[in-house]
Amino acid sequence: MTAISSVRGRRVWDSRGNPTVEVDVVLENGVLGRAIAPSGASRGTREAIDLRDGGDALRGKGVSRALSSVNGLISGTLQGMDVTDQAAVDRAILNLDSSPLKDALGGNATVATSMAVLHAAAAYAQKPLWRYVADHYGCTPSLPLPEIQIFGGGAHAGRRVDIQDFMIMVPGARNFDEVMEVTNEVYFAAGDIMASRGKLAGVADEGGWWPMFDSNEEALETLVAAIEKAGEKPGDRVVISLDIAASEFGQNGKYRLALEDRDMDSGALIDMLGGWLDAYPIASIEDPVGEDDKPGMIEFTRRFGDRVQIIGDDYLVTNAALVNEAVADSACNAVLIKVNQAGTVSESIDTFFAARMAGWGAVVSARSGETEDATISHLSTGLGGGQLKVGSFQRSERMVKWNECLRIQDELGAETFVGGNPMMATWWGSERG
Ligand code: 2PG
Ligand code: MG
Repeated sequence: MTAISSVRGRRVWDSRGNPTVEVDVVLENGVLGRAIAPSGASRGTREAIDLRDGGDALRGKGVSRALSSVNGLISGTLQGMDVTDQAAVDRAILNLDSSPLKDALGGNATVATSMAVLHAAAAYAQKPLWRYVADHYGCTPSLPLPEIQIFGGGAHAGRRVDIQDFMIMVPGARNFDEVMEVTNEVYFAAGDIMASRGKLAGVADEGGWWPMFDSNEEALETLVAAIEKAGEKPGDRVVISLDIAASEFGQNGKYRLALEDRDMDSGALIDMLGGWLDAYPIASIEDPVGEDDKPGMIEFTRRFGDRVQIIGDDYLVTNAALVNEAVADSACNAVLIKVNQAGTVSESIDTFFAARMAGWGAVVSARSGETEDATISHLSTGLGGGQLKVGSFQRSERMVKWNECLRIQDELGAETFVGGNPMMATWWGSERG
């Protein structure tokens, strides 16, 4: 056993310029593990609380209370514990805060600590983090299939369009490098088309273009045009992926598309999205209905679950119990894994395995507020068989995750790239493609 000798939190700043929590875990032999908490803008109501100070200073976003959790209770409890027993460390953190949303310690305090412990254990084992994760959890590592944003929307672009993420995936690529190349072409083609049509307002929170579209569907049409301008046949090597983030524009089965001045109930939203699935090469769709719309999610999955990946993000908040419940309900067929939604590494991994047991897809994901921390590139590779969503193809807090995968590729081998996901077979390489 190698004991944790100190746990220390400090305030650093994220990609939106907001304060966040960084934690250093130092072992007896001086080995260091470090991680930084990310922060979401479109947050599920059941995810771990991002503990902020409130008040006027720093727009209420100060993290001194979260830092007190790290430097007080958490530090005192973790000192002397075995760094290689991630489950015990995370249990000890949970024992300090029995509230379901971790509102006493703060999910930002717990996630940065938990991930820093994982880094320290890997450094102690003298393994790259992805290798340590694979060995520790008994997984076969492989490079993930990226999901990359081209336009931002919703809470990430001043709600200029209602739908949050317009993304591409390149399941037909032979390796991770090829995904990056194709993405570069599509991303800049999209920017050129938007600029020439007077639809480009800048760059949104996750590095995707900030659009000035007149309808949500205009985004889809422009994305198809960008894929074609990049020399690709939409639905062939490149497919579309959407995060509807429907909780952001609807509650209790009532939705409002502000851009189009349209009110709709759950059934009408599902019909509209079904029409998009027919008209565009969409292979994956996240949170198609609101987090509180269980009948809607069951209905959406019944109608479209055999032809498209349906990811629960706000709907499942990286919670294994909610995944198991959704499996029983036949709602969704994939889960988004955001470590800070759960609040600890162990709970996130439990959720990953709950999804895998059900034969579901799993997409490890960044948040809209990010940093230079690239832990998730290692997690998704180490757990294997997965997908990775980190935002767009611009801004270093995004590129650091893609670039880390390229470094991992050099160690692990390009042939381990996951590529086409069976859930995408309908569009990828099908008669529609
Ligand atoms: C999401 C994420 C990332 P946020 O909804 O999937 O796009 O956004 O971090 O704001 O919750
Ligand atoms: Mg989402």
